[in-house]
Amino acid sequence: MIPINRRHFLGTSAAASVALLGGMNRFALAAGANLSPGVPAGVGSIASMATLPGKKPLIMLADRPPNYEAPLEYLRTPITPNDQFFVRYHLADIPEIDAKTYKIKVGGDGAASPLELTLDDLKKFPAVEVVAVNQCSGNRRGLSNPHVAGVEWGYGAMGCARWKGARVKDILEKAGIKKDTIEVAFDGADGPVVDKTPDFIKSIPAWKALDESTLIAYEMNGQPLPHFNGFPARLIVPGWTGTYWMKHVVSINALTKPLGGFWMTAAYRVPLGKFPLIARFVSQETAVNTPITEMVVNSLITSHRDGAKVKPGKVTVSGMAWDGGYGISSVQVSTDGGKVWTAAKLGQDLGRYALRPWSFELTARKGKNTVMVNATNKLGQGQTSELIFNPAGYHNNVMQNIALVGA
Ligand SMILES: Nc1nc2c(c(=O)[nH]1)N[C@H]1C(S)=C(S)[C@@H](COP(=O)(O)O)O[C@H]1N2
Ligand SMILES: [Mo]
Repeated sequence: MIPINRRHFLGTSAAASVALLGGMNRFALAAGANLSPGVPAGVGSIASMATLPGKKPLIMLADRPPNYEAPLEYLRTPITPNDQFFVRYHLADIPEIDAKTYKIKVGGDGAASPLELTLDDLKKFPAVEVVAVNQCSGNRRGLSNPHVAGVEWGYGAMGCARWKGARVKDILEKAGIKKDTIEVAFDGADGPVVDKTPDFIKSIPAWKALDESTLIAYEMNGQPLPHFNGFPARLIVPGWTGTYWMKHVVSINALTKPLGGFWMTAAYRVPLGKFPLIARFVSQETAVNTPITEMVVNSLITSHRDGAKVKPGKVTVSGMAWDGGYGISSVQVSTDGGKVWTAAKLGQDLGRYALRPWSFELTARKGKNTVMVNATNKLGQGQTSELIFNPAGYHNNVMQNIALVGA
């Protein structure tokens, strides 16, 4: 196993835990104002603003395992700073890893020459950079109506960073990947606190693992990864939801048979045929459902919250748009509830997997003004006006319709 020198939250010594908890400041009263409108009423009493080591205050929805979302203000730039990036874990036993002794085991029945990689070995592969959105499958789950079980995320279980690392393809080729490999599985160093909780192991189809942009990243925005975002190395699966982006990767296995286990066969599934998805994970499909794959087209207003007061006159509304990696082609805004749509101005293009900034100038009247936004990608896919309900609350890309109050 990998060596561990310190553990967060479940300290190997009482002193270590106390020190860590002491460093975690909480501002219970401030969280309410930061919650997304529409999340269940009960969330206000659980959530608080809390500061994990190395992070700015985030909205804490749970701390064991740590589930912290970004307040809206943190998503105003196309690159999310590392200390503002959301944190999501399934398991509470999260070791802090020593980069000097860290190793990734590469093998599986689809690998002819299994090997082990140190962090230095990883850095010897050609370094590749990609700007990509990491969005939790359950982002906006809290807005589901009717509400569904799970972490009640608002709008902030997402972020976008410039990731640098080695191609999974190059690693697999070195390990002699065989032609009949159908999936590649990844495990992280974190584990369950009780044995009966299944370990979090995820696979992706071989075709996606071999994509030029699928990386084992050791840098995030030019820095080593923050501990809570997967130090020293994590998987980057551009275009696909966060569940596959394994943090603290300790094993990569090429498989000739589909991976089993709770996190593949029961969790992270969406009904077949309900969403306009192109990327398929055929080896894991059943007659009724499929593992979640790419993100659906989406946008977020980041300049104003619903109900924000504005001065009558010219107001610039701005935000971000993104999709599963086909690229945003336009963002349309309506100020009359969806009858007339006008194109917003698109900002800097950091690549097809990145957040695309947009802005729109409107003339606010006294009283209530509404702003609706709908992004479209290069395939012509847009957002939905009605929630596509599914039991886990995934893929919520309902167009926002916020009110700005002129006063
Ligand atoms: N090791 C490990 N990696 C993980 C997870 C986890 O629980 N353990 N959760 C996944 C999920 S569901 C998401 S949404 C992303 C969140 O990435 P972040 O915490 O860096 O924001 O990590 C993924 N990688
Ligand atoms: Mo997630």
